[in-house]
Amino acid sequence: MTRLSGASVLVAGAGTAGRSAARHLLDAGAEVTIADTRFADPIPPGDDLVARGARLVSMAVILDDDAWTSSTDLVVVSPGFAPTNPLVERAQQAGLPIWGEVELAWRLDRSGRYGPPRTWLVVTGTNGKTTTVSMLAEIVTAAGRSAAACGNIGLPILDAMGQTPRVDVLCAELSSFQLHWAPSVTPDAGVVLNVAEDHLDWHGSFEAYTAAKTVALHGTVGVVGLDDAVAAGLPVVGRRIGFTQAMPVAGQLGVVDGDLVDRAFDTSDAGRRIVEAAAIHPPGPSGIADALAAAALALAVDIAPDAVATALRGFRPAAHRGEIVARVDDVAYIDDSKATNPHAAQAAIGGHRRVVLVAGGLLKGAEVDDLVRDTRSRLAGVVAIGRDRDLIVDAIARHAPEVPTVTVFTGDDGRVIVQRATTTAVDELPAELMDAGPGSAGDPALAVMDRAVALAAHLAVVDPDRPDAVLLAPAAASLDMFAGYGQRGDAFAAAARALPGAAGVSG
Ligand code: UMA
Repeated sequence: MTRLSGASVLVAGAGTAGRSAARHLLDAGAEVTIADTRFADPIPPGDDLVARGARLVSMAVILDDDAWTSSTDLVVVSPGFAPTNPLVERAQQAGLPIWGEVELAWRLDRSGRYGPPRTWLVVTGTNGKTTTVSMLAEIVTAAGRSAAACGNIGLPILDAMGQTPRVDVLCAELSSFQLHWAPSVTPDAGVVLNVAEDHLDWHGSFEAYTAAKTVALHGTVGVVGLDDAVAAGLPVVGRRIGFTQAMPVAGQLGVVDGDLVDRAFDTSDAGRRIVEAAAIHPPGPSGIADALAAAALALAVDIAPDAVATALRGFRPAAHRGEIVARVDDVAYIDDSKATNPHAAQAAIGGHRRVVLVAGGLLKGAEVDDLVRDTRSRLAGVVAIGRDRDLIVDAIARHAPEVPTVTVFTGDDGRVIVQRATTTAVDELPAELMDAGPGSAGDPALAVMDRAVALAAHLAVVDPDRPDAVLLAPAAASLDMFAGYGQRGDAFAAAARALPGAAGVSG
């Protein structure tokens, strides 16, 4: 089924992706019904999609009666809809085609409806996607071509395709959810940065999660992160390029004597030096990996190496992704609130010689044993907050009992409580940091963060091996205490900037 004009399409989910899909389907002349569990019957009037002719129905109505399956030609699902979703299962039983919004974007782009097909550069991986895709869009722009960072980063691809002036290069961050529902996509170049356990509840297994990510490698050039055992072993359909933090061999990008070097697209023996590693932000291995991946994708579509160098030198990470928010003496206070799973937190810690870590929140079933075991030599202290703080403490007790660790939380009366979780060095913490007491502005989450940062600052000062950073890399989601990772990062930044002797840092 390719003809959308006059087709009856059920859009599952009325979030960012579903609403974007519905708008473009209406533009293409389809009859659109949108179903969402959030809709209650009767649907309140006034929705702009209704004004444009779409029908909104509650999920309960759809699930109550299968009659819709015989009058529907296509189901377009939002990324949040897992294969086990009852609506998806019904559509499958009825033999209906099921496309994600990215599959729809791909097909519309190839159909010529939005002019000549665009260049698709796809970035996926468990961590680093947003930074890589942001670097990539800046590189393409520096080369004088029109680019948009889109997809999971927040701007739906369809909306990027609809922009005026025209966007020629789609720098698409795609999640495993989006790739699962977009099996036809064959990008001009795609990368799988790394693969660690995440979203297993959605996919059902690590194998299914990994398989979804390989769609990024189905195009002309497939780039894989060689320093990640799973990504390195993935099958590539077209030309295979690898990137590594080590010395590259032919067919790879890597690092030689402090420079990022291309031995994939430049075939000379020494390869081509692109840019000095010290100029890359965020500093450290994860930033360098993201820069190598972005460079590989850009070079794959003939972007000039000079543009790669210029853009990477000027790039600064977005808020909450390894941003230095304050400094006290030699210690940087770094907001990596976006590190919402253990793998991301591990990558963040790996970028530093020694840190005091502020972590915790909702672990979503993830284990932190590997994180603690693999980073213990870098940990000068841990301050654990949030609902699952004790799971972090337990892992430290098992694998790194020498690391000074405290927990911070609020009691039933709203007062801030600090508990020693290990005996080491924590015994010397001053009374004013250990005593129960109210925090800032009566907001318990802010009070906890203020105290957590104050404790981390103290642990940083007393550690004999002077850490270079106090790092918020929670390894967990934020919704137990905050409205989102952004608000959590802002709370950390505000607390850090309020420390005695702090110098604020921006950009
Ligand atoms: N809904 C249902 N039933 C379901 C699931 C969802 O009715 O079983 C409804 C919800 O009530 C809600 C809507 O569907 O109204 C939400 O749809 P959605 O969860 O697919 O989210 P969108 O708002 O459409 O945003 C999606 C991505 N969300 C997810 O993948 C969960 C956004 O990524 C993305 O920016 C956006 O499309 C544009 O492409 C967010 C995300 O959290 C940032 N991504 C995950 C991550 O980064 O880890 C993968």
